[in-house]
Amino acid sequence: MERETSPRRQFIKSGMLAAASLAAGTTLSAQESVDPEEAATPQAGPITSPPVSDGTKKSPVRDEYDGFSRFKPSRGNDPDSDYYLGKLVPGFRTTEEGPAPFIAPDLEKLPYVMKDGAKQFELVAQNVRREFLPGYEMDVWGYNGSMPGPTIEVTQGDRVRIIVHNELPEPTTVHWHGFELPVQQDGSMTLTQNPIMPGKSYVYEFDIHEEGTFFYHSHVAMQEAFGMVGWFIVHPKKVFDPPVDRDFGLLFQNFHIKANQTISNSWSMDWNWHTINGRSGPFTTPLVVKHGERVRIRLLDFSPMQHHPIHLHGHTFWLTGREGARTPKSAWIPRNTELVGVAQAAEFEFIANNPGDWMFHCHMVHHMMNHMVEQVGPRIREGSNVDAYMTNLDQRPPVDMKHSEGFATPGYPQGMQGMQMSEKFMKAIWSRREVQGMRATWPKSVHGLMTLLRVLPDDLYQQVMETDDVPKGAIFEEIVQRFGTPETYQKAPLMKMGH
Ligand SMILES: [Cu+2]
Repeated sequence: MERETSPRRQFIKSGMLAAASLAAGTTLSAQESVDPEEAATPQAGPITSPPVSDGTKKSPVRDEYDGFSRFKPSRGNDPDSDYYLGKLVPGFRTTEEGPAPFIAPDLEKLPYVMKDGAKQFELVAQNVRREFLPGYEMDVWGYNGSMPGPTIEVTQGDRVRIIVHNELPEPTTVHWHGFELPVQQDGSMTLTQNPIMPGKSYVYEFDIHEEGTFFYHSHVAMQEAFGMVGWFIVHPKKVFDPPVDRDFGLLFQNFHIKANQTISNSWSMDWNWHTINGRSGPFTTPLVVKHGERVRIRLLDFSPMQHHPIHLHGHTFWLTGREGARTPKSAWIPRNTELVGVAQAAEFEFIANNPGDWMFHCHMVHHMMNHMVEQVGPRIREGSNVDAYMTNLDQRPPVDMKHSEGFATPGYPQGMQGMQMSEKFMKAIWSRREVQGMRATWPKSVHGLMTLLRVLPDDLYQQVMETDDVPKGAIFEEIVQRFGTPETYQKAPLMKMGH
């Protein structure tokens, strides 16, 4: 069915021009900067002829490659083609512009000073309060006031010096996970160095000769379970080809924190709180990208015990690397779900060719919830009504094992108690610009190890990221208008507070 009628095409084009003029008057980050003329070249909607290089501009990018379109869901024709499912389709950013900056939503970057030929960082190991969800502040451990710690981002060939201060009440060391460095710098407590005692500092210094997705973490197991980890990203000297427009990092962790506690039980074999970059869904910040961009997502599982099958909706992604190094292109694998094990990193790349709001999440059902507790009596959830539990006491056990009448077993399937979505909670959830214009009910379905990928045409991207007060549902409905079937669209009911 051909939905891209001529008027629609015109609408998209004028929308893009409006977006471009808006962009021209706004300060943008280096990654998002576009000159108006370029923004008006086809980054959204169908085009009939590819842009032609005049030799003075940056290398043009096409939208069609061997049957794969960067602007609409499509199956490439030939699995052996370089462009099958967007495999080697480049982003809009050229390699000459250098690597796209690494962005780990909800986390800061660790600043450095150049000193004696090295990038010098300072890491402070300390206890940290982290708001997993609005109103749910947990006492965890991390670095520099953050859990996970701030991101270290360098370039292959750099020399780094990292001064670690220990403000914890017990000894620590820091391990630079994945680096091939001199053994004295490895941070393995008692094996390669003495513990950094409370109140003391220690200096690590080494050359970085490799590139890739790395991380640092305490080398005390129970401190790891308390959250002591951070990204250590090394951009390659030679920018990866094909270049990406976006480079995101998502760090997955689990904790076991009882309903009446704020401190994790690091001995636990079970885990009921799940965070991405230190926040639980729906408080995780969505990844917002422009339609047609090439996106990389680096994912690290730093859960104590749990592996995560990671699933992206609406797109087929390529597994382009694991924690060891970038995989040769011939071995890249197309995936919908990828299992990422404890202490493993994985790199996903794809063309954002399908506009909409898409889930990106661990597929383990118990990881798609928050603060799960068994409802064992009236004491667990403050203020919750336990009448149903009390009246049900004499009915279980035993249960009728015959399960007639449509499996009418009391209490099954085991219902999830909803989050207490108070007005304050909902205000905090909606406070991020990245969620503007989504359906009013979206927070109900995003729990635990879940975040969102929003793929937006240029003008809608500008509305979300550069303007305020976009009405709930407006962006989603516009995407349905342009790319979906508006005649069957059901508006979301307005969320009732208190759920
Ligand atoms: Cu999981």
